[in-house]
Formats: sequence, structure tokens, C-alpha cells
Amino acid sequence: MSFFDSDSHLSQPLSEADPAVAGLLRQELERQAETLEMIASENFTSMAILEAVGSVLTNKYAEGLPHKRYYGGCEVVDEVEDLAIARAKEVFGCEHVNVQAHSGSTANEAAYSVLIEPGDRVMGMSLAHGGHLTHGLKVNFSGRMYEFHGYGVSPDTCRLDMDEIRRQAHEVKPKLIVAGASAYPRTLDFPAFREIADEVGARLMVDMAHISGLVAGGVHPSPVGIAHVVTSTMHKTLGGPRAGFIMCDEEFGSAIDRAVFPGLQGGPLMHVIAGKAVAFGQCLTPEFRERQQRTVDNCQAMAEVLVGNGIDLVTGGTDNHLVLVDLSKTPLTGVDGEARLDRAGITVNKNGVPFDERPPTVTSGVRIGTAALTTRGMGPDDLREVGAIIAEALTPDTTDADLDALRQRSSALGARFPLYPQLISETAPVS
Ligand code: DSN
Repeated sequence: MSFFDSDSHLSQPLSEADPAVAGLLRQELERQAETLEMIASENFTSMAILEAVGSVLTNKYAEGLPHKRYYGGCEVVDEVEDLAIARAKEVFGCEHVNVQAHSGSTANEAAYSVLIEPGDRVMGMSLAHGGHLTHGLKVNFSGRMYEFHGYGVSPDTCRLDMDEIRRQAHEVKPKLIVAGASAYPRTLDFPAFREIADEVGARLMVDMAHISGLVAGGVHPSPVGIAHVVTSTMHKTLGGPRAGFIMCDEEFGSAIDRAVFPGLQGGPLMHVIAGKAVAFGQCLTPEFRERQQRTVDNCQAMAEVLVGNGIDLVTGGTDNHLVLVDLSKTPLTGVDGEARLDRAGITVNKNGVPFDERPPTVTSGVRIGTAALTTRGMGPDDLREVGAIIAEALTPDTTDADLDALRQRSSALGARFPLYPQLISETAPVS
């Protein structure tokens, strides 16, 4: 049987080869299109990137670096990786970039393995105050391998207090300071972090996963050239395929490359690297910069409506793509907030707020981001409507019937911004 025989498993379309999986993919497409996606770490990648990630490059093994591979037949994928590297350098102005890291967690693991030794002292923002699990959570590899000391936000302002972080750094004397957050709505002061690191003889690593699109678009200051190593994911504000990458000065370049392969990974995912090349290319367009600015404008427009309707936000507002709703003065928990918004047609995640008295499985907060809706085409007026829907959904006496009515409003708004219309028309609806 040859590839071209219509009944060969190699040539059948997914809908025929595996209707069960095809049906689930269609269901997820409809879910994404019919609800308002506001998980702050999610976004909608372009059709071009979906095509690259779904390409024949998934077939190729290419251990090693471009032009220095352990396998034959790499001449085409070498060019793909060269393009991804050249474009990333142009976007961020970095000296060296590794585009092979499969994920943000792997990128962080590789960076730690270059910058510190097991058992070394490190300072990172604690997850409970908005950090990330790979910044020292006890049950994560980071907290098990290194002696992490968490820093947090000020109890008065819920903002990072650089004087307090400096004081703590002098006391802890870490070898590494990690800056970066997954639930912090304010601008990060990278020069101040570097100054503190220099004072105590530590290195600085910035994990800019959440804000890398804002950085690429020039609407958040860049850590490149300030931190010794910068890690990121591709798929949050940046809007690329699900993956990671690492930037550094030449000084650390070959150690970072070796830490990724053969240190942590085998073959790079060349189809995903093709998607990264496309994503970095898209970052260089005026449209991308406009979208990043609009992501922040949208978030601030939504924040104003929330605050105006009596909803507490951690720090009272936002400088970036996310707000953190604080429900601790209401009878609602984060679990309640997530469930209510889900019923109202808005997808978010429950999230701890600083000094939260509830456990992480319950929480007193909800994290809400605007990157995905902005990619869909929405502007500040639309996000004001979203803010009004969220405020009503999170008002304690709102009933299930009210939430169902709010879902109609969410759905009407979403319908004005069709998502992946080509995919919707090309694949069979779920019956
Ligand atoms: N899971 C991501 C987030 O939601 O922020 C971070 O890895």
C-alpha cells in the first residue's frame, strides 16, 4: 500500500482517520470561539503558526545546533532555526538566543543549571504573591534543587518594594535573583533588580514569559541587556506557539545551548521552531506593536469599569495585560468567581491574592487577562462591556438567571469578532 492510496492510514484526513479526536478538536474550536477567553497566560496564535506547527517538520530529528547536527537531512531545518534565531535577535536586540527550549519550565531549568549549582541560595518572587512555580515552589524541581528564598509584595501597596527586596538580598546573600511573575499587574523594575544583584554579588535572571509580547511591542521595558539571562515562553502575550526560548549575552551562550541539549532535552521540536520563526517575524510588524499597546489599553479600560463598579483589584489597577480581582472582602471565593464567570461565558482562573488566607485550591482571587480578546480584535469599548459583565457576575447577589443573561451578552460580543473563521468553515460542526 502506498502513501497515496486513499485508504492508507497515511493519507486519510483526521475526520476519517480518527473521528473521535477530530470531533474533540472541533468541540474545542467551538468552545474557544463561543466564549470570551481571558486566562492571562493564553492567546490565539495565527493560522500561519498553526500551519507551521502542523507541518512535516514534526517528522525531523535534528539534535545539535544549526549546521552542527547529529543527524543527516538537516539542511532545510537548519535554515528554519537560523531564521527563528535571526528574527528573535532582531525583535529583542539580544546577543544570543536558544530557540530549542520546549517550554518555559525547561528554559528556566536550563538557565538555573548554567547560573547556579544545586543547593545554591536564590531569591524569587513567591508564587503566593504572583511568582511562578519554577521560581522556587517547594514541590517543584526549582525548590527541591536550590535553596529558594521567596520575596513578596508590600502589605501596604501589594507592589514590589525594591528597598525591601534589597534588604532581603543583603540578608540572604543569594547567588541568583529571579525576577518575573505570573500574576503581577504592575511594571517590573529590571534596572533596580540588577542593581541589587550587583550589590550582593548575585546574577540576575528574568523570566518574562507573561510580558514578552509587551516587551517585543515596546510597551513594557525590556530586561535584555540588563539581566544575565532572560527566559520566556512564546504563547502568552507574544502569541506564538506553545514553547520556550532563552536569551543571554555571548558569555553564557554556549553553556545555555549545552544545558538545553544535551543537558535537558533530546531532539528539538522543529515544527514548533518553525512556528517560533513565524511568530518572531510577526513581532516585527507595526500591527503587532499596535496589538500590544491595545492589550494594555484594553486591560486599563476594563480595570476602570471594574473599580468603578466596586470590584477590588490588587494594586487598584494595572500597567500590563492582566488584573487580579481581590474577592477577599466579599463572601465569594476564587472558585466561586471562576465558576460564575464561566457561567457568564468568560473563561478565567481562580488565583491567590497576596496574603490570601484561603488555600491555593480555593483562593480569594481571579486573574483576568486581555491578550486573547485583543488578538480577536477587541478594543477598549469592548473591554468596558466585558468589565461591566464581570462586575455584575461577581456581585454577590447575582443569581444564576442573571449569569445566564450575562452569557448572552458575552456571546453577542464574541460573535462580532469571529475566531478562526476558516477553521470553523473547513471542519465539521459537532452534531
Ligand atoms: N501556567 C502559566 C500561567 O498561567 O501563568 C504559567 O506557566
